[in-house]
Amino acid sequence: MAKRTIKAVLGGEACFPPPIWLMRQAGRYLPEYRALREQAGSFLELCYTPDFAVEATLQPIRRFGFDGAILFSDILLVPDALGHAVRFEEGKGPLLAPLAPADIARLEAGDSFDRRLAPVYETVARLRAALPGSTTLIGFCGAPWTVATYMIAGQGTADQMPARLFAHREPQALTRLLTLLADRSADHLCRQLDAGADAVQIFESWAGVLDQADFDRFCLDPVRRLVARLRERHPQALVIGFPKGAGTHFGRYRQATGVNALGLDWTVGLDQAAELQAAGPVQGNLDPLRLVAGGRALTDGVSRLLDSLAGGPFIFNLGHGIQPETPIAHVEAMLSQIRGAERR
Ligand code: 1CP
Repeated sequence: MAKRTIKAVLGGEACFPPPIWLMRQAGRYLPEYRALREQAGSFLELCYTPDFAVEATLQPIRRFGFDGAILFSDILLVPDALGHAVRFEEGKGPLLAPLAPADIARLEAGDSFDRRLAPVYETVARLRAALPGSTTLIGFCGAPWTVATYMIAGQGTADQMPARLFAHREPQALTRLLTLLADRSADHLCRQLDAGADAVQIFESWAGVLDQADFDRFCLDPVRRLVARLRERHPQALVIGFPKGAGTHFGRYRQATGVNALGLDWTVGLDQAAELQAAGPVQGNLDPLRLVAGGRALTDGVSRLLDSLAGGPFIFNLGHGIQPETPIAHVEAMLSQIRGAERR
């Protein structure tokens, strides 16, 4: 059996017990993160200051020994660096100026992108030097559509209505914006790989709000463009696509975009997950609320996932980010169950 690394699984190998990391594993459920956040003053300061971002990335690795370390950053650094400023207010999430079609030309003409993001690449390089070789360093970006939803609404929303309306009313402006985001996001991922990231994940948190025609046009096409541009410079790049809520489109998503592995949200059934795994690695997909609840809810969910998927190329993860109210003892219990699992 191969050594239990995420990199090996992304290359198509099966590892048992499966390697594990958690989306949002650095964050508010950790007291040491809350203390660091207070010290930094603002969330963006955390992201743009390598000393802080390195520390936030390493905190969950020190505590739990996860097999993957995800760069501490945010998907909204891309619009921020493009010149569409982002603020994070305590308890409110991200705030941006709602984007109008006329703003796009200014963003295309901006030249601050590389300079603004330079500290992120320094963080990646320092992390690669600090981490053991067996810990996979995961870089990331938001998928163009998901990033655009926040730029258009100017904030997080329950169903991305402003962006969906924009898609119907201004499809050409949206396509132009998505093209810009695809190209700059590919550059951003290339620079993370140059700096030492072992793999990258594309977060498409809002894949589930579009009809099929718009899913193809506004999710699939820009991600295909992004991955193609990334592979021009990094042909062997290991890429995880996480199109949350893509339902019956997951298989097509992998084929159309060329990502190596699929991140599955918790609504994907285990039969469908096993079918998807027959075509390549999968990652996921424990309901994050099972980890909040603990007890039987947690142990049953973990057992079912191991029984269904751990015989093939599988990375254990949640089906979305860890909730801030998650008890640390539940994370520890989950890790013991996975690491102590016997092959069936
Ligand atoms: O301290 C705080 O209060 C800030 C909370 C926080 C954190 C810890 C935000 C604000 N972002 C992050 C870090 C983050 N975000 C990471 C770091 C690495 C890790 O996983 O440990 C990553 C990968 C992200 C990705 C991200 N940011 C996504 C995609 C994944 C997802 O959760 O769907 C999205 C949509 C964002 C935007 C964002 N940033 C922060 C918030 C609260 C949000 C969501 C806003 C909303 O939809 O309401």
